[in-house]
Order: sequence, then structure tokens, then C-alpha cells
Amino acid sequence: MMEHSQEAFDAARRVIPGGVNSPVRAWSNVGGTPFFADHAQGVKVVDIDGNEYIDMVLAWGPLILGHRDPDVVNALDDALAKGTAFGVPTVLETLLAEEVVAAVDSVQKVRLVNSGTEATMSAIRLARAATGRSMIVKFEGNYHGHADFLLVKAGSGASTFGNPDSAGVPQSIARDTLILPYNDAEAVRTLFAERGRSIACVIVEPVAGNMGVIPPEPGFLQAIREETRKNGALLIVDEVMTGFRVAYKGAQSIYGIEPDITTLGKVIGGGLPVGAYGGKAELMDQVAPTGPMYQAGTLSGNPLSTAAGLATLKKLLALDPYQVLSERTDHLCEGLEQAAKAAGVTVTVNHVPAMFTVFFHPGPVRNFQAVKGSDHQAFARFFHAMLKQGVSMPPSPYEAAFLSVLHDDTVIEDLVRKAREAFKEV
Ligand code: KE4
Repeated sequence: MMEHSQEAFDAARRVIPGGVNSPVRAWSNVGGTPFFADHAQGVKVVDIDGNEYIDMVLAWGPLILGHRDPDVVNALDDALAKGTAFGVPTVLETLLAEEVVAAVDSVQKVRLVNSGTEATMSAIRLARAATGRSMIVKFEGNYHGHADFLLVKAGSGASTFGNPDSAGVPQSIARDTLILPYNDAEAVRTLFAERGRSIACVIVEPVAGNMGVIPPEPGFLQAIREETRKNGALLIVDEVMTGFRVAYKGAQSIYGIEPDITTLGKVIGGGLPVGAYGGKAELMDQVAPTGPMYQAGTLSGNPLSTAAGLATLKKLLALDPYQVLSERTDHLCEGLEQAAKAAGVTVTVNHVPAMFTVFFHPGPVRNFQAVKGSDHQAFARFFHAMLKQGVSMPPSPYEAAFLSVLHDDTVIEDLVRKAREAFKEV
């Protein structure tokens, strides 16, 4: 029963483009009417028609502690009692920055902003300021937010000039963005051999999460680090999604990569608007007001986001849930593969701790071209079948599904049982 969501969606579309404030929420990839959330607690989200779902979207990653974690709620209550924004420094900003600096070895100083987009946009500006170069490199299928120079898709071939991926992005902007295939170390080396000295930076998702989950293959990230270092370009590792999710010290600690700049978001705001970029002090001191690279934000480091983020990071440090999260993700993904097999459905389930994607594809799924070749109609059928079973999966094969620390063995077994039924309808 979705009457109220249908009415709400109709009303929303009259005053908001597509009825949503971020495109993926409109369910364009899977069809149907998106449910409108009413409230949530723990692993459950309830829509305005009273339907309850196990939430595998978790606001696209921030809610690693689950919905309305009591410590996060208490921290927000305390902050709210004092005020919502001051426009002058607060100690909370320093405390959150200190947690990030203590956790991420490559970060000595960090600037807080309001979104992942602001974080990556600012990091690239810093790389361009520090190198005096303008060319940037990203990977096909990686998403780093909606800054003009990042809304660029691959031209034909491997390392070619980018083409605008959105209306409103001028060719003059897109042409400074080079696109390479993800997981292609040879393409990285070839590009740097040709143009290395004109490249300001490479930005990469250390685990791809925006074309579905695609882990880096051995040597891929290392090749980027080696080539950027050799050519005086900076390496930006975009941990907006993976930061404090795959490991407390980030994906960079798992894969042994030392970025020049790390971007963060999502988890460090505990569900409130946030982003951050950080690196060595000498580099970060080039950012205004200490240096010539300008960046600002009215609500950057606001007391609510910093309170929620600080409570989240402190709880993660205390719980140290990462081994358990890893085991539960393995357990869930094995269960999903077995459920699909039992129903005679071919899937490849890619995963890293606390995030996964079910691809309707024989595998391996190691880059964007493979994801494009997966069966999107089967994905949509699975999505709706899971919804009927009371599970809210991400509404696109190009997205990651997420676990929280509250997705325990009982929830995992329930998810596998529901998937067993859902795969029968694919
Ligand atoms: P925001 O500007 O949406 O806070 O962050 C942009 C961003 C940057 N870098 C990475 C690695 C990201 O995953 C994101 C945003 N992730 C998407 C999920 N695919 C946000 C969901 C949405 O766009 O609504």
C-alpha cells in the first residue's frame, strides 16, 4: 500500500524537479513510486503508509551506527540546546578535526565543509593551486559529486579528453578532465608517460561505490600513487563513502596508499550535512586564510553536524566494529549468492566491509563497462521483489548497499531468507 507516498510524490513533483532533491531518490533506474519516509530507528525505516523496511540505503552511507543512534541523538540534543549556528569558531570543530587527524595517518590538517561535493571540488582547487597545473584525471564510473569539472564522461577510447556529462558544463571546463578506465594500471602509466607533467592531480575512489561496489585490483592504486609521485601530480583519494566505513583509518589503510589529499563526508557527519578535505599541514596551509587558495562556507563546521559526527566517530573508535562488519558482509553476500543460485539466477556480488552490490552479471565486474553490461531489468525486478519482502535496497545498479553495526546475524539471516523469495521473482 503506497497511497500516501503516491500523493506525496505527485505533490512534490509539482514544486521540486522530479519530486526529489537528489536524482537517485526518484527511482528512475527501477521504476515505480518512491516511498516517502516517515521515521526510522536502528535498521528499520517506515514510510508514510506505515510500511516497514530493513534499510540497506542508510542515507547513502552516513548511518553506519543505524538510524537515531542514542549517543548521536543525545549529542544533537545537547548541541541544539546551545544553538544551531554561530558564524564564529566553536570547540566542536576542533574536536572533530582532531578525531579525523588522529584516525587518518595522511591527514595533519583538515577543513570541514558541507558536502562531499564541496570537499572534492576544494581538494581539486588545492591541487591546482599547489602544482600550478590545470589537467585532472578521474576514472570512468567514479562519482565525486557534481562540480562541473567532475561531471565528465569518457570520450571514446581509454585516456581521452572528457566530454560534458551534464547540460550546463562547458566543453572548456570538461576538456581539462581526463578519463581513464577503473582498475586499468597500464592506462594510468600510459597517460602519465604522455602527459604526466601537465597533470595537477588524480582523484580516485579507493573502492568504487558509485558504479556499484568495485574493489581496486592489486597494483591499481599503487600505480596511481607511483605515477603521480614521479610526475609531481597530487593524489586525491576520495573517501567520502569509504571513510570510517571500510576501516576506521579508511580504505587507504587497507590498501596501503598515502594520498596527498583525502576527502571525507557521510559518516563524519553522522547523518547531518558534512564534507572535509585534509592532508599534510604544509599543503593545507595554502588554504585561506593562511594561504592563497580560497574556499569558504556559511555553515561549514556547524555545531549540529560536528556534534553528530564527533559522537559517531567516538562510538566507532570505542566499538571497533570493523572485523564484525567485515564478517557479516561476507556472510550476507555468500547468502545472497546462494539464494540467487537456488533460484537459477546469475549474479556477481562485489563487496568490501559494510558495502556491497548485487550485479546481474556472470562476472567478473571490475569496471564501468561491465556494470553497463549487467542486466538492469533483472536488477529492477529484484529491487521491487525485495521491497515487497520489506527490504529497501538502493534503487540503482550503479549504487552501493550499506550495512550498519546493527545489521546483526539475525538481520542478515532475515535478509537472506527474504532474498531467497525475491530471487524467485527475477
Ligand atoms: P555529496 O555532495 O552528495 O555529499 O557527496 C558527493 C560524493 C563524493 N564522493 C563520493 C565517493 C560519493 O559517493 C559522493 C556521493 N555519493 C552519492 C551516493 N552514490 C550520494 C547520493 C546522492 O547523490 O543522492
